[in-house]
Amino acid sequence: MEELYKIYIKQCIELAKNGEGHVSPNPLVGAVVLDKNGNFAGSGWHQKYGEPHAEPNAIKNAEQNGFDCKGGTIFVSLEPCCHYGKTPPCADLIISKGFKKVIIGCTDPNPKVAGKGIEKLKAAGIEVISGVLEEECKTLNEIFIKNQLQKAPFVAIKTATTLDGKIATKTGSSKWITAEKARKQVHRLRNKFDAIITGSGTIIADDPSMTCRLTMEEDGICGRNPIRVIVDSNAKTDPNAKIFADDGTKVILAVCENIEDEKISKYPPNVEILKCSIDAATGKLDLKKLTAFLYERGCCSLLVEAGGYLNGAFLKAGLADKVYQFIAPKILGDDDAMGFVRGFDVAEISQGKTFKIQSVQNFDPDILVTYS
Ligand code: AOF
Ligand code: ZN
Repeated sequence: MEELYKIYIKQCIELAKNGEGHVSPNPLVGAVVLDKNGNFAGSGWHQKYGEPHAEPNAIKNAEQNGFDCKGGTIFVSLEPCCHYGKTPPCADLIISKGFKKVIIGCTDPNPKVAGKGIEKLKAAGIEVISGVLEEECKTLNEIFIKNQLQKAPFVAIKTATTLDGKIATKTGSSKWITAEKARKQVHRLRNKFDAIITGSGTIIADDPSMTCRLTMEEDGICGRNPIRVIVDSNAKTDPNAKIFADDGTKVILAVCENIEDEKISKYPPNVEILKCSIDAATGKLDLKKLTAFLYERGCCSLLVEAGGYLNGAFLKAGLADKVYQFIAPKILGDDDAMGFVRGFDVAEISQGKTFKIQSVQNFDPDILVTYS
């Protein structure tokens, strides 16, 4: 029986991922309905922020398929809500439909729910089993969980390195380290995150557009561009850089607060200039304040796609929750080639930042190692 629960919760996780790029600041949630005889009746996911949750969508789908939910089971990757937000409580709907059993992946960290959804279902006489594939369900919503518990954005560093950890040669040549499949996956990541953070050095070296170029025809999903943020203390970035192209997505240039006005007047009107304070400890732009500001502006998740120094600064500030490292089977083996983390000077192995390997995926001929 337990194996069967895992199969359906796994299905809920996969359904939930269809909401990537559309549900922030809400969690990704999927649900599957079985009728009273254990037949698959329907499924659904939370598709868009402000719209119905996974459970009503799955129940509607089951009913459209001609099934009755009475006496049935509903699987859901996150605890059903019990509060009125933009939509009514899912727990009430589950009770009113006469479900006998609810199988849950993990509890909802939102203090308005946090176990109260489960209590409500149990109080109505429904059998509730929680914690099926709990770790996978928590990973699915690592962004939402960090946001709810710490009121801060989830920050991930993405990098593409050679197998000796380099992102460019000593001359700055970096195109291309990884191949087509890995680079496509970067676009999928961009679709998942609310904002991308990069540095002026990366813009000057590579002139990237940092957009999400996925199409329905080729990739099965229509990508959307995240907000782009450039950390550029002294406003060195060329105003004609591709990243400033006005494609309707916000571009923020984060500069130091003492910047002279003439240095920032050269940027096009679609670029928002954000004056940031300087961190007394590092003498550099205060990344903690920048990320806190972006969170207030609705950026729940930030993907850092930058060079070694900015990556190092995020790590040093203790801001990186995760690292996506695409590794190409190439060696540069050059003392002056640039590493993906710089300025994170430690003398002892014990002082190094340690991560846990979360997954290793193949994007032939490269791999993606995810650390958290
Ligand atoms: C569920 N199923 O599919 C989701 C849930 O403003 P609302 O009504 O959309 O509520 C948002 C909150 O509901 C969100 O913070 C989280 O606690 C929960 N999300 N709950 O039962 C779902 N997306
Ligand atoms: Zn709900």
